[in-house]
Amino acid sequence: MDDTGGSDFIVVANRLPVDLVVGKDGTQSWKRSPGGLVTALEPMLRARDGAWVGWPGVPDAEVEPLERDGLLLHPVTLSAGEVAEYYEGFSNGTLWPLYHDVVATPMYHRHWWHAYVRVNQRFAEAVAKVAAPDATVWVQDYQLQLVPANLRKLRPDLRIGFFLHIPFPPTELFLQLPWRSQIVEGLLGADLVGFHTPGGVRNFRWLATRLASGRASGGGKPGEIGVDGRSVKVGAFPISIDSARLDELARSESVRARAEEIRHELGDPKRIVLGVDRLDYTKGISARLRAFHELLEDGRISAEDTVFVQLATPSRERVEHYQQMRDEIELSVGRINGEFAKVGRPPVHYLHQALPREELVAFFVAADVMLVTPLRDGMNLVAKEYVACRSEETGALVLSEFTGAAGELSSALLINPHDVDGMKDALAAALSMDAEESRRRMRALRRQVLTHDVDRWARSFLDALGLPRPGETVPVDQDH
Ligand code: GDG
Repeated sequence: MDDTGGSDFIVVANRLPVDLVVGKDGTQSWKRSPGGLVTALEPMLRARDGAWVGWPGVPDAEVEPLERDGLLLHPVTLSAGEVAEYYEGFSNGTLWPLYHDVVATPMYHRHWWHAYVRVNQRFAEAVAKVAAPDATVWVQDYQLQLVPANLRKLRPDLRIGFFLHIPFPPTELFLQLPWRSQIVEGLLGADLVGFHTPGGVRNFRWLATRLASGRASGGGKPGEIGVDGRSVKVGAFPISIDSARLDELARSESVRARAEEIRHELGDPKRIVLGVDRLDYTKGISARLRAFHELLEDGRISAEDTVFVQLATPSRERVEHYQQMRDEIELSVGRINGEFAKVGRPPVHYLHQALPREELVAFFVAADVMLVTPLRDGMNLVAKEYVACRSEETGALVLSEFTGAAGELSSALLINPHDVDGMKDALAAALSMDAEESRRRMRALRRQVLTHDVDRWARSFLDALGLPRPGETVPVDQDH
């Protein structure tokens, strides 16, 4: 914090790192929402007396700024209508499916767009109010793509970074969006725009030079776009996890014991196959259930010795596509169990619940095969988490080539989730993989995940943005 009372480093995200909980009697309390992003950024925010601007997760909540664990939190109020139109509507009914290769049909509604414009402006105003002169601001994700340009108009002194956590789509698909130019112009308000993969960078560069009213050119330095005499850096920064902490947790006595107990509770099968996802149509859960079902039907695996555990965290339950998909998945689970279960021994264990972190880690430790089969995914942290939990270099990861993670985890069994036969073969190969091959692959995967953690991700982004590290005065200039 500087002597004007403003913060020098501010993170802006749709959600605050804590959720507001309103009791039946109207009393307010806060619950920590343990996302990877908070864990990654907390040390940097603390070292700089940083602030976080975001929605507290409850509609119509007027809450004063608060301090939590040395972090200043600035709540942005959203009305119930705005939650429906800006968040569930434009963010999750338009942008989410459009950016994930239209695996569900995006809906284009003008009133949703208007709410998105209004809410993005409110976020920009909230940041402009609390930022110290020349502060650094890091805007997160697809809900806030207009914030960089809005903020630059209000506060040209700020250094602004933007990171997109989901894929940036192929150009032909992005062009469907009626408000494509406004979105691109919004992002070009940043000094640095980051994506998970080089593919996202390419798509954005192409679109920026064509859509930004002829003001943007890609002819300057590689990795930069010229706009109105400014240069906007564009780069790939593959996000990761807190690998060391997870490795340590997975080695702990209590987690090891719980993993053994889980195997026993599942009936001591020879093989445990695991899927862990937010219940989302991009994650390819139906495709993997189909592959498992057909392997049972073909007699290539038996329900006696192989169980499949699908942990599906409830997500976006008010959005229509999600309700339909949940019904389809639950129907498939019921069918498979109906055909192949014995009493007390279902081949598929399906939990539509959020589990405590330690319990989730115990499942990673217990699983012989991890199935990560999204139709499209920006990165997919679950794949990296499984690898970080396999300290004994056992187990096999089956990974969709349409995840950002596939670019780094090339020693996984890579699959195309649209190719059911290919997925069946990969799952069968994973289930019968010999110890030597499994060790060779897992060792390579672990080398990558343990050396490229979330801290390294955040530092490389902030270095490229030119934010001095704590104790440093000269900005580091680094091209991406
Ligand atoms: C978006 C992008 C990108 C899941 N179930 C439970 C639980 N989880 C945790 C996982 C993991 C996280 O949630 C999910 O992260 P993913 O990366 O797999 O997927 P998205 O939620 O879609 O995230 C994605 C990410 O942003 C970061 O940029 O990788 O591509 O779509 O950490 O472990 N955690 C607990 N209980 C559960 O039941 N505690």
